[in-house]
Amino acid sequence: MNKPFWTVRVLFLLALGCAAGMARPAHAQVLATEAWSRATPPGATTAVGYMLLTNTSGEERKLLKIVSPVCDMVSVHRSSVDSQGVSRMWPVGSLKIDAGASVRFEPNGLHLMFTGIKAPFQAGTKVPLVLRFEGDDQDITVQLEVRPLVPAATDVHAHNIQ
Ligand SMILES: [Cu+2]
Repeated sequence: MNKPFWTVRVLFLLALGCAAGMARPAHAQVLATEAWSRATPPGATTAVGYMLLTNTSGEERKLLKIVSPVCDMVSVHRSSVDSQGVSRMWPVGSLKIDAGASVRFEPNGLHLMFTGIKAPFQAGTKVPLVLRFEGDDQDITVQLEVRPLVPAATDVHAHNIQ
């Protein structure tokens, strides 16, 4: 006799559960792909990283957290080469990606700066990077593929300044 009542109640709770589940994205909506780094010379304490970030959501997303277990700190830097050929870089205060847009990190542009690396980055290995964007309900972990160190003067010099 009580059965219909309980059935309705259970269905109602199930419906609530589904609605709550749908309100949250099942996956992070910012994707990190094409992630790579460069091997570091002996004794180096910093390293660089590059990747492509794509915001698949319908709203602007701001980077809240960026860390890696392989170093003390990861920052977002921008560098550029002036008319004299001198490379400079500076920290990017807040990284925002427009809805549906992509941001590419690449040599002589936006890059990741790993400070206080605990061991040299070795070609052929992978370096984990953890990111969190505002509005996403989970961290994103990316594996940066470490490429061989090539004597690209501008790139190496840029990170030995300071
Ligand atoms: Cu830098």
